[in-house]
Amino acid sequence: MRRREFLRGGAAAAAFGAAGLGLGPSAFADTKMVFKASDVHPEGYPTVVAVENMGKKLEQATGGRLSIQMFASMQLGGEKEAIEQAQVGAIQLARVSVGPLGPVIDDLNVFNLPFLFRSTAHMEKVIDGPIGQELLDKVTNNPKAGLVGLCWMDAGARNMYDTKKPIKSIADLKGLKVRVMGNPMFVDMMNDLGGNGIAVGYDQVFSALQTGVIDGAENNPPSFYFDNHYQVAKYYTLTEHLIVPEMLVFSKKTWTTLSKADQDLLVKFSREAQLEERALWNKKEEDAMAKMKAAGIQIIPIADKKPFQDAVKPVWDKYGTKYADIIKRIEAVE
Ligand code: GTR
Repeated sequence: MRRREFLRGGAAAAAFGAAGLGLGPSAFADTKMVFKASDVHPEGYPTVVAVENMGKKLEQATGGRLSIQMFASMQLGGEKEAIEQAQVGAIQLARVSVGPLGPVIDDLNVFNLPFLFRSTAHMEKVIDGPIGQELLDKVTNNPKAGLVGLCWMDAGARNMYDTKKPIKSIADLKGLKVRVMGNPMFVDMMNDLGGNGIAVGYDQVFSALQTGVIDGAENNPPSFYFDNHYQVAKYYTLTEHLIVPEMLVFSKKTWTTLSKADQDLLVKFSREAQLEERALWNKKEEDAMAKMKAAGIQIIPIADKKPFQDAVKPVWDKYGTKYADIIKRIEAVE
């Protein structure tokens, strides 16, 4: 289904007719509901599979009363659109990066500081522990966001890639037009690294690379490979400058119409999805690296990341000071 038809069709309005009448949860506790889910990635991608499997569990647990319909591969647009659609209740589930969620819920921007985590293992420890839960709660309790933070998902570390030349040191970034996610922190980050940061929706990246509107972008190996960017960008440099986790959020508009028992089911199965996605992720990352090598992508290691870390200090000065306390706690996680 095309995006416009989907929105015009008012599918969600039909599924949740009772909500519009102002009836409480009990009035339609038996109503069949199909939760619409959006993901920018294709079928088979870890985040997509984990949410689809969550839907199967929901269906089973409720005798088919609750289910999830997945719209993968950006059928409903990029992540900004997914967030907005969840906010208004046109969809129920949006699996998005914390990158574009930061401008909606500022507390999350701490995770968008470059080189915050020591490793992906460090990030996983943090999202699995009390800090992870606190930030999910910050989403849910944010009065303006209109979202419920259900669970985290892994997305590994992000690396630079481009169509022009191998980036072997920070000097090679000079003058390159590099796409970043829609968040001013990343534009600043890229500019501080010497490139020209351009915020572009994920749905535009492939064609922007192809047409030369941008020279490069930055992402983890599965996104680079399975979203086909490798077909146009042949150089992939292991900068690991961002380790940004992702979140599965639910529309608060719909959430408040659900019974407590249904909400609890969603929470339970989403936590299981968090762990399932991680196992799938680890395999997918290995698979992507192997496929990139086989496709002849030049993979460039960076032995000394210090010049990159030093260069992004202005991002920390500009955005990081208000997170001083939580940063200390994150750093203390072993
Ligand atoms: C991917 C991530 C997506 C999206 C994309 C991007 O790694 O899984 O959610 O944020 O990056 O760069 O926009």
